[in-house]
Amino acid sequence: MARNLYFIGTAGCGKSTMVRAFHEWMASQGLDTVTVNLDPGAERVPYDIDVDVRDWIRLSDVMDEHGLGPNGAQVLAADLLAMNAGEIRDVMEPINTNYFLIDTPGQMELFTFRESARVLIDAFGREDSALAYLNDPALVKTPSGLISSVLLSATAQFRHVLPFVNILSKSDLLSPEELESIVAWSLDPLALYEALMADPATPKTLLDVEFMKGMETIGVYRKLVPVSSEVLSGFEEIYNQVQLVFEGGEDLRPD
Ligand SMILES: Nc1nc2c(ncn2[C@@H]2O[C@H](COP(=O)(O)OP(=O)(O)OP(=O)(O)O)[C@@H](O)[C@H]2O)c(=O)[nH]1
Ligand SMILES: [Mg+2]
Repeated sequence: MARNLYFIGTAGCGKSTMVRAFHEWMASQGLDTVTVNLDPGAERVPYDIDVDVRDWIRLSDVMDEHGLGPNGAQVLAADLLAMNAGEIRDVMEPINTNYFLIDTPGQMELFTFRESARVLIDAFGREDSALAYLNDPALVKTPSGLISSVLLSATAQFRHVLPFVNILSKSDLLSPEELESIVAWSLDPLALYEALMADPATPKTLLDVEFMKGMETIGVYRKLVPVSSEVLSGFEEIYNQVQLVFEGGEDLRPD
């Protein structure tokens, strides 16, 4: 049974590049994956697309036919895609693979707030789905930025109610010290709180210990797993976490 792994995160956080890199890494381990592009507006995609929603809906056509700008057209295109969900599923269903690596549209709010995303997830099989949430290193390298990123990922979790792997994207762009701090903050809310208080740029009135405790209690506060699609690092741990979500940790690799 193929599993669906949705790559989500803010614009430019590295989703498409990670689909390519994870596909390559899985292949190097003897595991087959199938790439799916869900972005009707994608112009250049850095991997060979196996299933492409642009075969059904193209953003440029929607803009022309309905006289819309790019954002209005994305919203309409998402709804049109939902109407084609069954047909797309019929293309995916017979494919025999370990994971579908599903690349979502650049603008995270399209896939987080529109009902159409729920329709697609249901059509492709909700019980076999998980989210790979990519945190942008430019955002999470400050304590307040990391909190914002946790809140964004919490929104995605609440909307989709799916298991979740928390990824620190483009980790090669961070210094070893930055990387160490960020991972430490993601493991220990108290360490994050202390860093937040020590940061002169943080407005201290808005956030307090209770707020951070709340994030921990509701289960949205997770360890960040650093990954670099550039130097292909971190994929072993991502694979282990994904397998934990899907099969309780079973290794699919051939001996
Ligand atoms: N250094 C470095 N750059 C990366 C990495 N992953 C992605 N990038 C770069 O980040 C930029 C955005 O990457 P994409 O994969 O297009 O990001 P995306 O989230 O798919 O972007 P949209 O779909 O447009 O929102 C590109 O210039 C990539 O080359 C990485 O691991 N390391
Ligand atoms: Mg992309």
